[in-house]
Amino acid sequence: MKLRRYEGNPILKPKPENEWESKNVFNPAVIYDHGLFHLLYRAMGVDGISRIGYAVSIDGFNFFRFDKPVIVPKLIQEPRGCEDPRVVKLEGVFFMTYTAYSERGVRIGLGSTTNFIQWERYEIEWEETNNKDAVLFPEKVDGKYVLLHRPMLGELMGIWIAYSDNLIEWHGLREIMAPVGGWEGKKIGAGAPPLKTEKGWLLIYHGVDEGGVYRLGAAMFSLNDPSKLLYRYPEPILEPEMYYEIRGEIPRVVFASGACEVMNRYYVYYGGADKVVCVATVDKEEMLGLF
Ligand code: BMA
Repeated sequence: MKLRRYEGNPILKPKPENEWESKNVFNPAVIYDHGLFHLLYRAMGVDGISRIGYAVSIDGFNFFRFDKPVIVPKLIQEPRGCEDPRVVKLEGVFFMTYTAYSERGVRIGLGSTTNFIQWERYEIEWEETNNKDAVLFPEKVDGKYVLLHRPMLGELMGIWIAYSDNLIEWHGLREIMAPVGGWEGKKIGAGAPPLKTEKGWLLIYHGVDEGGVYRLGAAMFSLNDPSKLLYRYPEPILEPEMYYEIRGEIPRVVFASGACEVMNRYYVYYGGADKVVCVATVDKEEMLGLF
């Protein structure tokens, strides 16, 4: 099974007239809420700093863009950029995890909003180690908030879990899914926040091979124990093939960071070659047929 690309891809390109998003727009988060697709995307200007932009759509393909970034570096851990947003609706509030970048490395950033334009920011407590690809589960499991992340500890580059009572302090950190070779042999990381299905938590993630090619994979985790990997589909569900995935800022990259379910169809939003925003879809039934 492969995701089907929208024939009008890319759906967002860099906008030369807005300096902050004039170089690259990529790696988007999505939330479908009250009939609208809300997209939060990573944008890079000529200064090389990532900020987060906002766009909204009624059909998931044609987006209206807001002219100013909605998140710009503000906290001590992010002067070099706010990257790779992922958004969930959790207890009625939208929470964003993102990669906070400074001279000390990368850390997990957290923000919240009820309107997508005005964001509150939090300093989450985490060990002094590089960490990225954080996604929150869209609901508490067994009374705890749950998050997937990817600490960068030497050669270990798998997907880890963490639990929390307050979204600020996290515990129970451990690896739950490791790279296994081939297309996902070098490292893997969570892509979109997990989607709840009747078969478990569906995770769309990325795998990187020894040549640095980024592909998308799909895995299923237990609903009542999200640390338990039930099944991992062995083949990539999307790989760089189109010109906008092969040529860009970083060649041969498809990097999904948002997915939503609308009318029994999954819409997967991804960055093409760290340059443009794209979307691909699949019927829910076909996707769940993999597991
Ligand atoms: C990762 C992140 C992503 C990027 C990917 C491919 O480490 O920086 O934002 O899309 O590399 O370059």
